Amino acid sequence: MILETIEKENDIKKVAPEKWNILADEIREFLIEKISVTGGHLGSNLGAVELTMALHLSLDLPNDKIVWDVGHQSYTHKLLTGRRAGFENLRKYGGMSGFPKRKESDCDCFDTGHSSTSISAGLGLAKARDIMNQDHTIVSVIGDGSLTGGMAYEAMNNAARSKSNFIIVLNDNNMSISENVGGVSKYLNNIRTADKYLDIKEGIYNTLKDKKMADPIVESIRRAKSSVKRLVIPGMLFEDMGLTYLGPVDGHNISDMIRVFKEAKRCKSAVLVHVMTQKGKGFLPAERHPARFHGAEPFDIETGLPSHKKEKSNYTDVFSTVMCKLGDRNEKLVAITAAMPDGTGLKRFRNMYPDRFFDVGIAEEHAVTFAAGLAAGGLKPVVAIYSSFLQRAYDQILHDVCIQNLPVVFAIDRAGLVGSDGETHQGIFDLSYLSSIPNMYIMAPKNKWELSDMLKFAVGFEGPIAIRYPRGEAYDGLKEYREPIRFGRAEWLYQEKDIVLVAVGSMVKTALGVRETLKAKGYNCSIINARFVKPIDTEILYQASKTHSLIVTMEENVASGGFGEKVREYLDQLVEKPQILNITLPDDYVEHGNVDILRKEVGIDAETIQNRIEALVK
Ligand SMILES: Cc1ncc(C[n+]2csc(CCOP(=O)(O)OP(=O)(O)O)c2C)c(N)n1
Repeated sequence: MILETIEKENDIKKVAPEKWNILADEIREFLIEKISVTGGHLGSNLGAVELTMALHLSLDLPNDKIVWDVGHQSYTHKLLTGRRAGFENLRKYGGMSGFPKRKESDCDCFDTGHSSTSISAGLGLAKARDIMNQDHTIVSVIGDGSLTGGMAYEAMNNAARSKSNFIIVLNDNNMSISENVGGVSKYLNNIRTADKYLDIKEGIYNTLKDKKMADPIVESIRRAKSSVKRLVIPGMLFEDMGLTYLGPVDGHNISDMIRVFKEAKRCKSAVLVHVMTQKGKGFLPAERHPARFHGAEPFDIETGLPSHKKEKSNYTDVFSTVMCKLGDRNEKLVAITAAMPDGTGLKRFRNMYPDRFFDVGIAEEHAVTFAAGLAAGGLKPVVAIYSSFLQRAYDQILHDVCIQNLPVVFAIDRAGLVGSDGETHQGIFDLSYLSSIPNMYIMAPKNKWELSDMLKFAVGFEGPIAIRYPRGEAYDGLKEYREPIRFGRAEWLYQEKDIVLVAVGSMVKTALGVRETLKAKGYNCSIINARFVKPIDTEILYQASKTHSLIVTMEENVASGGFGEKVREYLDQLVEKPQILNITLPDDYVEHGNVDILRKEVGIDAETIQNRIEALVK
């Protein structure tokens, strides 16, 4: 195995060029085998094997720097920088992260997880290098999907002014998680299929027969600032922006890429190298189903099928079904996703109502302001975005939706701990960032039926409103508790005395477990399902304060700005105050790992909660 001879960065340079393809095969085999067990981002990594090898062969790490956009495609980079053993525990608690982490290796120069940040970060690193009189190479690797995010253009706009070398590698596989969308994607696709420049170049060589004579002509066409150039040279969009464009180059041909990277390193400007790759390359199921193998669950290598049975229906499925039903009843209902038609469950809505569905690319800010426009125009938009990705659209929510009090529904999936994707993806801030915004209201369902009821309520609501629900299996207990949703009203699930648990969304199920243990130990214990995080139901809290000496709030969100803080603020005003305990996530980022382990680790599991309660009431 050649792969086993690679113990650290730059060891790849000892591999003879004729063995490069064998090494690429070994890397693919290794990734398929490991990810089939742990799960992970398979397709993007299989597509970037040769590209990563070519970069490592062209650069000197860790002196030179590679910034990986999103970072989900960095597995080969991890393999080539001494982290082979880490794949045993990839994305597990305490194990290796699925994304670049500076604390994991000095070959990871910048942490990522959310898309379209790499060019800005790379440009910053390049400027720092220049100011500190250093001379290493900085490369930002960005996918065509991530190039649909606005930040990438803000960065290129600034990179165009660069008078020193800065390399952007566009890893173009013609796919985001699903099909890529929009004008730039179409433009890239034209380059992919046209090969105009190469044809013309061939033509000039063939006509003049003499390469020495032909070269200056080809070069002057390249340099020409004329419309002729536009006709013959691909990548003019980038050249017109002020970047030097090189390519397109075959992203599975290592020697070709090394040649182009050498040329790119000579430029005294920002240069974009356009590399064409195939997502999932070398594993047929991933080539055929790139969306399914983008972020794969453990699977059977022979068949490509998931090795675990699908969980019972999850919240995304419920959202998906109810959206389709509501779409039928309400012709004004429109749905928006930012590059996640599968992940958010909106694919079915797209299939049923293609004219009322919008995939805007990885453009959360645009998605929200676009929804505000749709609402101002008289429609009823539902924007479905994961909790952590919606963080980027804070100003759009505030400035474009909430100041004008526009009726936009925010369906916030993956709220709470998400598990193996780690810090960048945990949805643990949405209650805080949303509840600080006037006119915004927030709900969280206790079970799958309540999600359905809340979505119907939200679609009928005359202002901005959000529903946040977690990843994974939808809770199907408490079916009998199905009082209609009333604005700002919570519900009693058990009404006793002494201790009351006031739980938000996913924490209701945990509260049932806590109550059961407390009851077995002889305590009285009530449960309130909060339903609304904003506004809080002060009436029910007042009532509870009269009959309970301890109020315990429970939420899967950080403390600051969360539900517990609001409840405490209210109770503090009362003359007769009960004791209050806020169960929240700590003021910290939560790493990757199995959600049950993480819950214990951060202290929101039933056992920890009940111990804390007992310590207070004893
Ligand atoms: C802000 C943000 N929104 C959504 C995502 C989810 N996401 C992860 S990768 C990806 C697609 C990236 O496509 P591309 O850049 O082309 O990389 P590929 O996987 O095709 O190599 C998306 C939408 C994200 N990471 N960040």
